[in-house]
Amino acid sequence: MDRELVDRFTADGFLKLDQAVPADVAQECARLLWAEIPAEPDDPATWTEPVHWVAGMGQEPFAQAINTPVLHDAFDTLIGPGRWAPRDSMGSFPLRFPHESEPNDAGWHIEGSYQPPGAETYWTNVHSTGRVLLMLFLFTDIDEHNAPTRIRIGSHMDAPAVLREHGSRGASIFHIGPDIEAASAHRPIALATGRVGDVYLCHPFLVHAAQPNHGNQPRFLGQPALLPSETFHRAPFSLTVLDHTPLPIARTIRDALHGDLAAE
Ligand SMILES: O=C(O)CCC(=O)C(=O)O
Repeated sequence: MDRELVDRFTADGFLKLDQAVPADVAQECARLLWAEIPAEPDDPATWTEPVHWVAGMGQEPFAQAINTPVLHDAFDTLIGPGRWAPRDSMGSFPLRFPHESEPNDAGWHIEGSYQPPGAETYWTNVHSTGRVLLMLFLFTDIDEHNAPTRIRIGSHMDAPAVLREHGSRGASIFHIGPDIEAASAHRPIALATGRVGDVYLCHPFLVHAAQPNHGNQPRFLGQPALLPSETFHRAPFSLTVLDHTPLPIARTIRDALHGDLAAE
């Protein structure tokens, strides 16, 4: 992957890969998603909800979409060979429709990635246990009107200091949500627009939010996690293991903490 893209990822917390998925494969994925919901592509009268959520699709086009050579190359570059787990399904999918009511799931947040025993919500920690990337797969063309995901540019540098306070145990996304939202409120905003088949690769600590669809076309997005391989599951970006040449995501977490790495 070219150096300029890696530098952009390091600075902004995300990068966009144009046509990382062949358009015909992405369109086939969209067709399969339509079959999951009580709405029809050619009949706006059936678009009766602002959002339909679809979970885990394991059909062949989804396996193809998440395993293209350009994506595997990017995973190796950003996370490191052998540190991420290939996947053959892709969930979840927020499908947003033009609608007069506002969706109730459009707040700023980072993703959680694991559930400690007994916890009912998802948690995360400064090592990003259980997650190495957030990915946004565009399964329709998305312009500024039809609900592009909002991204706080550079906000991956704001979460580590908040998370470090909670050590390796981490904290529930709901517990740390207000602090992370406040810590990143000064960041400029980018919109995840693009064409069907484009993919955004996002740092696991990138602060982002959905928004209502004010366009006239449905917006289909896949937002799967990339998981660490089994060996690295607990602490894919460990701060305590001495790693003299940390790869981009580990490096940004260390830089965000200004070298103060104690987090146990
Ligand atoms: O629908 C979107 O644009 C993003 C949704 C999202 O960020 C989420 O639910 O975690």
